[in-house]
Amino acid sequence: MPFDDKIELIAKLKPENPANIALQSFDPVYFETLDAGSQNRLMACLNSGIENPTSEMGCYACQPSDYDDFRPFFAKALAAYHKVSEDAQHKNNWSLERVEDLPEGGVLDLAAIGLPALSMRVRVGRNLAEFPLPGSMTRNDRVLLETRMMGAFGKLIADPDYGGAYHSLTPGSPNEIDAAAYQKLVDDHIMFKDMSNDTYLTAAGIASDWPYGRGCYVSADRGFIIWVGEEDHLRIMCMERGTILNRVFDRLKVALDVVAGIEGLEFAMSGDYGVVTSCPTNLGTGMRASVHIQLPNLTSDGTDKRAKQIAKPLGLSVRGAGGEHTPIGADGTVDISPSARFCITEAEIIAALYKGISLLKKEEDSIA
Ligand code: ADP
Ligand code: DAR
Repeated sequence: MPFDDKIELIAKLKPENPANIALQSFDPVYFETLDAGSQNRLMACLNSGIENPTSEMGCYACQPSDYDDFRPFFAKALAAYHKVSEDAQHKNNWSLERVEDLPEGGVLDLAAIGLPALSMRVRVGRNLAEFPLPGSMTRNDRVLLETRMMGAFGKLIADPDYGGAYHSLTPGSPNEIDAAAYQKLVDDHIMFKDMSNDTYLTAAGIASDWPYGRGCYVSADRGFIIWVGEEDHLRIMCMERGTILNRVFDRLKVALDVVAGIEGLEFAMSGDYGVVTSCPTNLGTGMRASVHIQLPNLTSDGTDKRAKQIAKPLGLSVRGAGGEHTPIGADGTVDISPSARFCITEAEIIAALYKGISLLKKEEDSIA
């Protein structure tokens, strides 16, 4: 569709979809100032939100420099989603030292707020600076990236703290796993779901060439995982059942430094926006810190509606037991995580999870 038609379509969709931040942030006057190549790039970023008008964010970056190259658009979209100023600058910091109102010694122990051992997980998105972002990769790019990472995993396999194996979905890969093994990893919350079923990622080009270039590295203790080729080039995460949130947070930081130190791997970064991610909702830290917790009272109607109403003002997002766009667990299990990712430090995110869970538990108990 030539851009005049797209601009017209955006103008039509904009008043009908006030919650679609990309549509609301698009300025045709700014768009007209761009040369043809740049117009092509920016329109590619909006395609998901045009094809899915009920999107909330409605756009994904397709090149590592998009946020900086199309600042007039992204500054508006970021300000609207993250509730920050248009000239906001992100700072990364994993140290809990300067975070206020923490428990003694900065130990974020769920048991101290009356909770049992829960499944805890912290993940960060990272993209290699030398490749296009997933929305603009060719199949060859995707397989090349996976091959690069399979070489890098050799260093992790040799490390007793992270040793494990890489499982590939790429047909013909020496590490290829079959459908049953893949589904078992998904059911165990280790591997990501089939991206070709995600309408947003499909329209963004991020799910293209599925399943080529996709897979996951899993440590022997299944507590350290790296996804390859999902919404970002890499999703690096630590996960374990327990009560001390610091354990997964600290282990992830050490693991991330090991991966970042692997020869030839350079992560895409922006001077103003921190870690570059496909989705603007993840920009800055790329971090989502979550626990799976049973909320039988807040989910007594079998849905996450009430839980979302209570969690939102606490700065918390509610997802289903299977992650984004999935239903709650039969036992009322939901996935709780701080909504903020940008203009907040990594340390503040894990602290926000601890404080948010404490407040959410009080609400759950008050209904009982
Ligand atoms: P992401 O967190 O990477 O944005 P999703 O929300 O889709 O992606 O979650 C991906 C997978 O991770 C899903 O299987 C989800 O159930 C699992 N998951 C997320 N948080 C936890 C957790 N705290 N404990 C166990 N599994 C989790
Ligand atoms: N449905 C898309 C998703 C945005 C946030 N989730 C991500 N990035 N997985 C939207 O624009 O609403």
